[in-house]
Amino acid sequence: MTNTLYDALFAGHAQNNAVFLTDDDGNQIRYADFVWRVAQLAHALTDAGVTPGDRIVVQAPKLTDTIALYGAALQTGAIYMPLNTGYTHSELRYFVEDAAPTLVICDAGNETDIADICGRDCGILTLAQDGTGSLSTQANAKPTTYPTVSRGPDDLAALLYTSGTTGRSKGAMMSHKNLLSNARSLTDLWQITAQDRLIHALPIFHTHGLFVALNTALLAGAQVRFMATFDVDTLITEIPASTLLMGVPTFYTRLLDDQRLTKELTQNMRLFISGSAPLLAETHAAFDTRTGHRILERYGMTETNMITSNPYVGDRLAGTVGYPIPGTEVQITQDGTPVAMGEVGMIEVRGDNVFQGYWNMPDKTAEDLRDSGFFITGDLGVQTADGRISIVGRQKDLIISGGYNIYPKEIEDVLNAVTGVLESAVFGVPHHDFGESVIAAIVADDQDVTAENISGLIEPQLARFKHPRKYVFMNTLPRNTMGKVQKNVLRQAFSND
Ligand code: MLC
Ligand code: AMP
Repeated sequence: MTNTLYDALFAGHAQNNAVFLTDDDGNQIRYADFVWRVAQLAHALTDAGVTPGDRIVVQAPKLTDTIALYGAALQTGAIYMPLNTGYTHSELRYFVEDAAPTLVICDAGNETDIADICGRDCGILTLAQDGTGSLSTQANAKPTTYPTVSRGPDDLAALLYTSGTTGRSKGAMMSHKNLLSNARSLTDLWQITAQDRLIHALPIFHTHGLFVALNTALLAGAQVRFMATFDVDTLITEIPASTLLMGVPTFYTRLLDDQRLTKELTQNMRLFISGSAPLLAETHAAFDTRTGHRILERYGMTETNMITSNPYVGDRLAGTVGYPIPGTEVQITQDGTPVAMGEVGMIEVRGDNVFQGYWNMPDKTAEDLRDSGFFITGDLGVQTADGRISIVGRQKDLIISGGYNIYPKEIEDVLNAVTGVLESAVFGVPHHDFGESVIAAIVADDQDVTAENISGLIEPQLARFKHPRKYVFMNTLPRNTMGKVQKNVLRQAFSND
């Protein structure tokens, strides 16, 4: 039986006695033991009724068992669907109803919420922060081998929800081939090997922490120092014994804010990688000056995995995201037609890394994914004659805060539903720590509509990271002659707040 992604990432380690992962308590798990654990969990999933093609929703803490669940989902031929642990009940309801999973794995504290959402339509197993719960009780007694279900390159491996400009999140369908091709390209490009020790401080419910970091580590047989949350003190302690860090720009600005970050501290590090949000040229330069390391910036998206990367050998230029990664084609277009070299246009991407479409959304898929195979990213870029790409803006109305995407439309829909709010405009302003931070401009017809009232009302509806950090009350919103709200005017007016 072959199973494209499981075979490449997990099966090959069945006899590998090297350490795979070390957690915050110093517990280590060897690769071979990890593969056993994956098999035990695969049995637990099967016993819970999971069959090939079923969706398994995982909203669980960052634990070894959570990654093992990803392997177990693949081994059973199911589709892994991770969710941000910060989502509220109403956000969860949307995802669960849309994806119609067979099984949800969640923290025991959320069990009642999930049961309320899916009733008898799905099973629930729990996985608590300390690793206990019905999932491990079920799995612990199971055999350590599992008859791997056959899956081919075009079968779905994962469903990752990503917010959208329409306010509705979309499930990006990722096939085995999409994930494996990208993991192979990145592992080669960044020269990741079994000698590497990766500091993993990202969440594992997004492309960056799950696929970019873990798929490449698993493919190479690298060691992983698995941090439950990002924390500068731990990072500073771990850097001397490690070789690789993947992070969002906030990781690097926070490291730079700490005087313990020096050349000596980082002398064993081989590579610092940044992505998910723009890395400021000044951060790039300051990091180089302080440590002698030039951060390698790459660019990607949930729907496409990684698209471009600065070179491992060669110039890692600040303010550029490098070249299309091998196997990936990029074109810059205006109205669908490629522009001349050096002109700004829409970044479009094609290759084995590009997703299969949006779950249950054929119209949206047809809008964003051309018949030619090119996916329209919504990012604006420019390419030099030697192929190097820089991102110069976004056509989509999106705020990226600390690497999390926040779509203003989603927040505005919630704000506009508050009694007394006539209209709202949500926009991002520069922020030292998060890159951008969220402000909401509100037009209200009621004196009782205050920032406190609004934030209390939106609390049960939106995950905390999406909450506006500031509300400004206006008599009218600035609009252009077409009646469109001028968010650039708002951004300018409130940039120093
Ligand atoms: C946390 N908070 C945020 C936030 N992170 N607010 C806005 N933006 C963020 N990114 C809020 C919390 O809700 C909380 O608010 C308060 O900050 C403290 O929470 P915390 O958990 O202690 O925060 P912290 O540990 O400091 O987290 C910061 C961070 C984290 C940068 C470590 O945001 C993070 O891990 N970001 C990475 C996101 C990521 O993986 N993106 C990749 C997407 S994939 P309150 O109000 O409750 O006090 C992708 C494709 C690609 O984009 O190319 O990779
Ligand atoms: P997501 O939808 O969460 O996968 O986020 C993808 C978006 O993050 C992209 O469309 C870009 O707008 C942004 N992004 C990712 N990497 C970079 C980068 N290196 N520089 C600028 N923007 C980036």
